Amino acid sequence: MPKVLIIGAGGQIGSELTFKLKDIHGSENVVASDIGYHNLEVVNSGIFEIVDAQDYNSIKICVEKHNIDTIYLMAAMLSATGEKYPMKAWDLNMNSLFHVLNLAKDGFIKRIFWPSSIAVFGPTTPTENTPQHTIMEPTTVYGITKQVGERWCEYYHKKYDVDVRSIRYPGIISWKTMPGGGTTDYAVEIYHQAILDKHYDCFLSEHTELPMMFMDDAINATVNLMQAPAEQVKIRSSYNLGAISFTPLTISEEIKKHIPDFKITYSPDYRQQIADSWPKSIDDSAAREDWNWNHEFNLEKMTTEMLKQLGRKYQDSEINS
Ligand code: VAH
Repeated sequence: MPKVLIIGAGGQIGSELTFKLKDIHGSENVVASDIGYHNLEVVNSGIFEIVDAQDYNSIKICVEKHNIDTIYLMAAMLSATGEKYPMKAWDLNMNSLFHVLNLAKDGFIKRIFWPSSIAVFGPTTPTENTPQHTIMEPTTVYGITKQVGERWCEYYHKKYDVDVRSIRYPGIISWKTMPGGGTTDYAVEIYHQAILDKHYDCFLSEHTELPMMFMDDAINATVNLMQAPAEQVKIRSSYNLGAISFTPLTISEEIKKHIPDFKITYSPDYRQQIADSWPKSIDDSAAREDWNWNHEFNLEKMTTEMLKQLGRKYQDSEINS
C-alpha cells in the first residue's frame, strides 16, 4: 500500500485530506505532519510527526522513517497573510515545494500533490469562465508563488519525469477546521456568525463574486486526480477547478432561507483589492475531460450542510462546556 505523508495536515484542507486518505489507504499507511500540535484531532488520529516544510532534512527523515512514497504538500501561507509578510510567504511556499520536488527527482518519493489556486490569475485575466490557458499576472505574493510553483512543477515533470499533480483550488468552504489567512475565508466565517450572532460584518463588498467550492468536492477532486492513470493527467502545471460562484449578497440570501432574521453588513478592508484581482468563475472543462471531475454541492446544498453541521457542533460544545 502506498505510504502517504501529508505536510500541513493541521490546516483547513490538510486536516480533511488526512482523514479521507486514512479511509482510502488505512490509518497505518498515512502519516500526518505539521510544524506544531495545533490540530489535536489530527495529532490524536494516528501517526503524527513534527515536520518543518522549509527544512529539507526534516522532510527527508520523515520520508525514510516511514517509507513514504507519496507526499501531499498542503503547507502554505495564503493570500491575505501573504500580503502582510511577503518574504515569509515566498520562503514557505517556494522552499517547501523545491524540497518535495527534489526528493522526487532524487528518487526518495514517487508522487506529489501540490495545491495551486485561482489566485494565479490577476486583474488582466478574463474574469468570466476563466480558461485553463490564459494571461496570468497575479498581483498578490501568494498568487506569484502559485504561478511560479506551477512552472516548476511542469519543469520537473518534463525534465526529470517527476509525477507531480496539482489543482488550482477556488475558495474552499468547510465546517470542521477554520481556514486561516485567506481572502475567501468570509464564506466560512459567515456561517459561524449566522449561528452565533445572526449577524455578519463582511470584509468584502456585497457584489464581490468569487469561485468557491465545498470541501467534500475539493477532497474528492484531489483524490480523483491522484488516482487517475498518469496518461490521463495531461496538464502538469495545475488544473483549473471550479464549482459554484457567488457573492456575499447571494450567500446571505441563501442563509436567510434557514435563519430569516440573519443580517449582513459590509466593511470592505484590504482584502477587497485582492478579491477584485481574481476571476468570478472558472472553466474547468480540462479537469472534467481528463479525469472525470464533477462537483456535487451547489450553494443551496452547501448552505444546508454547513448550517446543519455547525449547528450540531455549537450545540455539542455548549453541552460539553
Ligand atoms: C485564499 N483560500 O483566500 C485561499 C484561496 C482562491 C483563494 O487560494 O487565499
